[in-house]
Amino acid sequence: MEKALLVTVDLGNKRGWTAEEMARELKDLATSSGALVAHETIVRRDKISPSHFIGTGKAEEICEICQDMQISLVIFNNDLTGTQQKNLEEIIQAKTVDRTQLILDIFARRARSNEGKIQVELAQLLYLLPRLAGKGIFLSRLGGGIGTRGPGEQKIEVDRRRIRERISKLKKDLGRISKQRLTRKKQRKNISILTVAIIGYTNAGKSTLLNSLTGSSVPSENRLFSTLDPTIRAYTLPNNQKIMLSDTVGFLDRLPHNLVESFKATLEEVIDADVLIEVLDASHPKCIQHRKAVSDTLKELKAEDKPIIYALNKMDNVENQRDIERLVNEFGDAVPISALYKKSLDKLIDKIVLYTSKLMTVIKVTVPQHNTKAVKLIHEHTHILKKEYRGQSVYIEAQIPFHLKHIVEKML
Ligand SMILES: Nc1nc2c(ncn2[C@@H]2O[C@H](COP(=O)(O)OP(=O)(O)OP(=O)(O)O)[C@@H](O)[C@H]2O)c(=O)[nH]1
Ligand SMILES: [Mg+2]
Repeated sequence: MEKALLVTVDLGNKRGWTAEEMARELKDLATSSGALVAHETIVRRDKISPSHFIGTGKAEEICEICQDMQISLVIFNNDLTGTQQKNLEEIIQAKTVDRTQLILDIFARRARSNEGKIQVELAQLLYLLPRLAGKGIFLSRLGGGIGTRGPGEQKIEVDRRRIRERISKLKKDLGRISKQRLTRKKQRKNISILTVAIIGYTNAGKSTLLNSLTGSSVPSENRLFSTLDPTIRAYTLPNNQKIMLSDTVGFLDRLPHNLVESFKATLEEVIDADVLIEVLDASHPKCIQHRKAVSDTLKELKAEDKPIIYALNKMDNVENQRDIERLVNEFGDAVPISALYKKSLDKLIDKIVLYTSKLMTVIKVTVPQHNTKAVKLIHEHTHILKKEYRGQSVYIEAQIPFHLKHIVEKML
């Protein structure tokens, strides 16, 4: 384990987070990346220094602590320019990593699927490219521990041209994967199942909820970014309507833009969903700020206008009932649940029924019985309200997703 010293620079613009709270999250991130947090410091400054980010005196202090405690890694809770990073390393005499690098590193560790690995590598290269100008960080450092890991642990000793080539290749690969996904989705859309995406801040309990609802066994752990690859499961609602439920990568405050950009393919599950369930950790002191971070990311994905059901999770962990009431009032249409202990999931399911029903319409059709294709489609993908045999035909009144209506009509 790499021993790390964490530095949070408090610039006063807190956006609802105190410096201590930001430092707390950095500690969770560092631990999630496998670091052993040996020391933490909060530096208060009015403005940043363009050359060193913090004052050189403070940097020398950090150097001393690192030497005393034999710490080889310093993680900043902010984004550093290539120059600042290099200058800091010169004074501190230890590897210096910024917040984006740390997050990229966690993603690199978690990437399992081919797609996930490509997306992480792309985000890493997009991060590196502008830093290679002039006195940027040294590429030869890649492949040596936190902040330097690539999904393939490859040593990248190449110049910017080669990196650009690699970036365009990765983008092409992602485009291909995206196309395959689109074809699969088209097949799914034809049989027209509404999709409901479980989204939310990292560690809120999204995977636990998917598991509790569908009996799946997506790994869930008390650490940040357990899930990277999306999981999609079929689920039948009590009104017989089939939906697809998806679980995907979690969001974070100040999630690096390159990462969101690179993960567009994975996040398509969110972008294309008909309804979102946003899981919030109601027992977390920063619950409201988490909502803000999720909403910012949804805006970035242009998915902010989708209907959202708020699931106030981990209510078993909330001691004061008043806190839950306060949150319910804050979010309006929110359901307090415990995904882990399967509490009040029926209420959440009722909400899903309500929201998905709004996306449905009623058709009244007379289908010749020999039109087996249409009969089958209606039986499998609609909620039948009335059915009467009339000679060689069958009269059906059924609830059907809006976008399936014209497909059925075409079949008749
Ligand atoms: N007490 C309590 N813990 C829960 C509940 N739901 C989930 N957890 C715990 O919260 C932690 C995170 O759960 P996950 O389901 O992995 O969370 P996630 O949102 O999928 O997280 P990422 O994939 O990392 O973004 C795990 O340790 C779960 O056991 C709950 O209702 N109550
Ligand atoms: Mg998860």
